[in-house]
Amino acid sequence: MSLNNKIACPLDCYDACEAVFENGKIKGNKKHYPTNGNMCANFISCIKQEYLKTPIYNNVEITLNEALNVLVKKLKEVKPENSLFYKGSGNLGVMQSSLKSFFAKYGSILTQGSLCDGGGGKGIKATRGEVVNPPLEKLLQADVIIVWGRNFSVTSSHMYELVKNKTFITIDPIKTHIAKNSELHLALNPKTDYELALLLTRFAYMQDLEDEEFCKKFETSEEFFELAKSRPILSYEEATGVSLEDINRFFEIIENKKVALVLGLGIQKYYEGANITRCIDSFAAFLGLHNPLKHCGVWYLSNSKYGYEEQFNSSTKHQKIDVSEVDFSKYELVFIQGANPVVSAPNTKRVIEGLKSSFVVYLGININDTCEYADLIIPACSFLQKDDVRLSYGHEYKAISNKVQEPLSETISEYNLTKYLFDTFKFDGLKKEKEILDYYIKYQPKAYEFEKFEFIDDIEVEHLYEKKLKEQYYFITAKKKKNLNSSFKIDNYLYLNPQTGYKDGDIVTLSSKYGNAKFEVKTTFDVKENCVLCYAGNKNANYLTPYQSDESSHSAMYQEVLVNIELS
Ligand SMILES: Nc1nc2c(c(=O)[nH]1)N[C@H]1C(S)=C(S)[C@@H](COP(=O)(O)OP(=O)(O)OC[C@H]3O[C@@H](n4cnc5c(=O)[nH]c(N)nc54)[C@H](O)[C@@H]3O)O[C@H]1N2
Ligand SMILES: Nc1nc2c(c(=O)[nH]1)N[C@H]1C(S)=C(S)[C@@H](COP(=O)(O)OP(=O)(O)OC[C@H]3O[C@@H](n4cnc5c(=O)[nH]c(N)nc54)[C@H](O)[C@@H]3O)O[C@H]1N2
Ligand code: SF4
Ligand SMILES: [Mo]
Repeated sequence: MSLNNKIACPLDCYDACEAVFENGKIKGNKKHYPTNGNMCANFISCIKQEYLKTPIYNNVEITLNEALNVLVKKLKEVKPENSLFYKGSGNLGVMQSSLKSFFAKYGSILTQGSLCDGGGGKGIKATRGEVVNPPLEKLLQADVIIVWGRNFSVTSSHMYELVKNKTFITIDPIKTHIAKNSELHLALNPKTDYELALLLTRFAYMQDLEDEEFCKKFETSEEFFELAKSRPILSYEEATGVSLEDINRFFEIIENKKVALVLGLGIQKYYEGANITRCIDSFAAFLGLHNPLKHCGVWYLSNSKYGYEEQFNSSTKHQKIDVSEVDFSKYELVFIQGANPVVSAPNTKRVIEGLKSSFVVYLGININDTCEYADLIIPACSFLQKDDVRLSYGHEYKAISNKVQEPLSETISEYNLTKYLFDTFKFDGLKKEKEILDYYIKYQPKAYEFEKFEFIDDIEVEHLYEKKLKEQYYFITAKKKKNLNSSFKIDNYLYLNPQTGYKDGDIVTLSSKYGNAKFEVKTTFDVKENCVLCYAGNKNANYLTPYQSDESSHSAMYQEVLVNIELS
């Protein structure tokens, strides 16, 4: 066991906090800058949750050795191309990627794209080459932070804590905590963000706020400005639901101020998510937000592995399948690691039917909803029982996680399972655990400075507001404070504005063209009248969502859907 007592929060979250383990107690590490000694409710729930101790096969407890034998036998029986490897983001340590290298070599079908940030990432890559955030100190230098489609104080509470006294502008259909604490809240209609970005660009031009130096350097801004001019201002106002008065207020607030723009998933949960994001990034560039001499940059979910060399070889000869479109029924063997597709993947009904008709192996730390359909459950040991490194998609600080407890006898770490399978199948090419960990601990990638910026010059978006019938609602699904995706304190309510006429406690059926489900209503003025809100982890939310991929990033688009409500 390690003498070093640092551990990292393994959860899928921007902050990547570090803690220290002392005399059986865990405290936030004061020396880890973004953590600053604080721990959140989700990390505490993660420590306290009930961990799996024994493998289960056909609902009967067995030993780890027996479980590994069942797995190996099955892997030898099936044709590799009839098997699927499906990895979620339950633990974001770098060592979690080891198993994929085995399944790639074995010949399983792998997934591509994302259930999370794929569209936005693709859009930012198209404008600036890489999805990398500026250094955290730049955010601290900002006078005004524009929070656009991100629930900043909830989903990255430690980053928020560092800047909470600044002036905020929030752009979000929901009146989030940060919206309530903002100087200005633009409660736009869902999926009208690119139109808002174009409207803001026109106003920026009229007020002479264009960063001419930046735009000249990259030469492509003129077509972007032409795009912004292509529609009458009033039609933008109507589409977005944002008044011109509020647009003027926006520019009053940022005038002569250093501005940072913090983007989140909300802007890109749609078919054209990549281009919508690219449009917002182009507006930011027009205003000079990317120019470090004037402003403080644009943040998103960055590529946390930018600058590092991949330590596991997961190249495959097979065509990958979009994670948003996976049809589990197509495979004889499905191996699921650190994911809960029954709740988190699009279209729950299709997921469950698919899982029922294949042999499912689940590797995880506890019993989740997906385990009900698993034939074999293998317990992974807890994050306290394995060495790892957490890189952050929010900022540039990494967190180290040392093994501070011995693993339970019938559990196994992801790396040790990978090694066991490499050895059993006589594969070579897996690096030693220590070598990989040392690499991630010691290597410091250079900060990213982009050399190109390509403004978007054309965009076509199918507007949800054009398809929406009067009696239909936009479907919003976002994160909540005390649960982390499908783990911990789950909230299964459907949130509606009281002006809809529905009351607390009403039981309603929500239906979309993909499916339907029942919900209990809770009313709140925080939700716009034309929207409904279900939090991530809501067990019924994904009965409504599309299992198709977005336009260009092979990724899910949870909000590309309209719903009807009926009182049950
Ligand atoms: N407490 C907690 N923290 C988390 C997580 C968690 O489950 N719980 N999950 C983690 C994960 S996996 C991720 S990916 C991140 C994501 O964190 P965020 O990037 O903050 O993403 P979301 O909470 O999904 O959505 C952000 C906001 O977008 C708004 N939104 C929805 N539709 C639109 C729209 O059309 N336009 C605009 N402008 N806004 C819109 C929503 O109302 C919401 O407030 O958070 C991480 N952190
Ligand atoms: N309706 C709706 N659906 C969504 C979203 C939404 O906002 N709304 N958000 C989407 C987003 S952003 C994301 S990232 C995805 C997340 O979707 P998934 O990646 O499926 O994440 P979870 O549902 O949290 O399931 C993760 C599982 O990993 C397990 N786990 C935790 N630690 C470990 C470990 O050390 N080893 C192993 N092997 N397993 C571990 C946990 O017990 C948990 O059951 O969901 C997406 N789905
Ligand atoms: S804020 Fe995020 S990274 Fe930090 S302890 Fe909480 S869940 Fe973990
Ligand atoms: Mo995510």
